Amino acid sequence: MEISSILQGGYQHPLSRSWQGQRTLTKNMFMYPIFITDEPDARVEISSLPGQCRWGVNRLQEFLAPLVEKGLRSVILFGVPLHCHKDERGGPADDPNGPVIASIKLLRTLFPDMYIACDVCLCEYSSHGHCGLFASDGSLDQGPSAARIAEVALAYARAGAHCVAPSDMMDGRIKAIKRALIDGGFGNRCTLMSYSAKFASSLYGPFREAAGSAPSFGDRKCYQLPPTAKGLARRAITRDVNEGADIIMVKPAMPYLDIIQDAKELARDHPLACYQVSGEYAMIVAGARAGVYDLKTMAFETVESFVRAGCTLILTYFTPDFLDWLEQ
Ligand code: PB1
Repeated sequence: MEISSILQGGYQHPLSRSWQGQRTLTKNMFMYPIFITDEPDARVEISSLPGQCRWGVNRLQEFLAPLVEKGLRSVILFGVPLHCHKDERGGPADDPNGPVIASIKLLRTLFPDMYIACDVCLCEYSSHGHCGLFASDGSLDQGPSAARIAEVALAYARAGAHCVAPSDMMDGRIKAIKRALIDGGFGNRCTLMSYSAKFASSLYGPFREAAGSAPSFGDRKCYQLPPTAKGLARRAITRDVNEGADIIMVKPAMPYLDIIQDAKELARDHPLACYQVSGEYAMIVAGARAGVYDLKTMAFETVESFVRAGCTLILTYFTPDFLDWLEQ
């Protein structure tokens, strides 16, 4: 037997197996997406997202305190306004009395060490359910869209968010937000995490049901990337790095591991995030319930594949589970 043929000696023991990974999973690599509704005392289970709820501001302490005890370090807030007047500009997005801004202020007080990120988009707040603004001819209006997203991002930064994360995919929004943060005195106080390579995926259904954010007409194919578009994804990542993004994200995660690897190559000096989206989470839970695999084993296998591809930050609805499953 050739000497070079023998590999098993390098991983025959659990400890030497643990040395084979480039990076070991730790709790601080997980960011928990949470849904905040404008019914203050609500705790409403989301049927399409097993184990996840829409929470009112008055229930956030009861919801998050046990998770903080277990090592939760960061959340990303998604507003789910059920009683607001949605308009063409997504007016309620930066309502100072809205659920997101109220939650930022409360969480800063309740959990001073928690890193609070906010998703920035208009789809949950706009009458048309799209992520940008439209021109009179029905096409997306790039300049006003980027400006409106920047306005909302600055409002969240002013409320105390540590990070703003625009999931809208409007062209030029990263530059617009960075400019607004700098001019507003938050350039060195608020992280800009860009959903740089975000695809028009079929895996967002459970989220849209949870957030009531499905488009009222058409789809998002003219602003979210085509799933086949490796070149566009690479160009979007490079663009956002040049426009001042502090963190680059790829979304969804599992079907786009090659894009995560590209992002690591193109933005090697940036932290790299990925979002295991609602449909991925629901699919993994459904497979376990169907007896296809053990849930914990599969959850680890998916998340470890994101790390193998180059991720340092993982947005996943499995975050509470990993707080139980990981030692540190
Ligand atoms: O978990 C998920 O499915 C996330 C969905 C995601 C939130 N950032 C977007 C999906 C979509 O509706 O296109 C929301 C877009 N602003």
